[in-house]
Amino acid sequence: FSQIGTESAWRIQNTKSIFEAAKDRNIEILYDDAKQKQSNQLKAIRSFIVYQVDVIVFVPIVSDGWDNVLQEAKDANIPVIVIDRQINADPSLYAGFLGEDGFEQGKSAAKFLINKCNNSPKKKFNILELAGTANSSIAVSRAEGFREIIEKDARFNFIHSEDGDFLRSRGKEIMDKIIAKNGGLKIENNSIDVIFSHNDPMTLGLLESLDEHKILPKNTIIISIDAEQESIDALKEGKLNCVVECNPNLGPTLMDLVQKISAGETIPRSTYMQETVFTEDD
Ligand code: GYE
Repeated sequence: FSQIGTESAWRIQNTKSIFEAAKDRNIEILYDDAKQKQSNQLKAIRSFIVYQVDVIVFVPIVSDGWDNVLQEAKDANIPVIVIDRQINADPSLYAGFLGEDGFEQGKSAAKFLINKCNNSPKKKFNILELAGTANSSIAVSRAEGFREIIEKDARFNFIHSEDGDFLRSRGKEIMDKIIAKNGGLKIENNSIDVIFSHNDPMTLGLLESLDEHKILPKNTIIISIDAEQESIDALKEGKLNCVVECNPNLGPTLMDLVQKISAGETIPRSTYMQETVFTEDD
């Protein structure tokens, strides 16, 4: 199992869920933490091939650049399951995908926003977007799902979008910079009416920055994705308006797939997790 790192509570729970499910079924895991580097993942997967493991599972940090190593696994007759994030590669090179639907998550965020704005006297809304890791399928699909709905509505305008790499430190840094440059929660005299953040750590970093600058974002709608505890607590305290759930508990379903593959069965091309949306109205 090649994991990308420990960048979020989501990621830590994801790893935990996989280890617990494996233990329940007496499945042994050879583990590598890639510390946010694709090159480390490639090395780890190659070492799993040398060890002749039964199944390789990995979370692709970015979408591209996997063809060669997947071909090597295929040549060694080791099936590969891609989890959490998707890849751009010939589907015959891996057995299947298990994860979450980022496109739906982006759409859910946008639907909440439209509903909320329908009850507002305001006619124009400027959006700040904190985006996840560039070239990761999950950041791309969340951005696309959100835009699919928002771009049909002339009330909305993106005033700034920045790559925060899914990190809390980056969320804080981006907000600190905006405040320093523009003297508040605005961009060149345009109010920031909506913040759409691709994950909770970036959102929490941003809230930390606002807090330090004693800015109360009362008139800004803030939407996040993941639903880690700290962010649900912030939602309860009225600091956020909506948190779209992203389910990290892939372990049990993953082990079902691993056991099927080991028994020589084929698995579905894609398996998606069940997810919900938590809002200020709940
Ligand atoms: O939203 C974020 C994490 O790929 C779904 O990566 C995952 C994302 C998750 O670090 O918090």
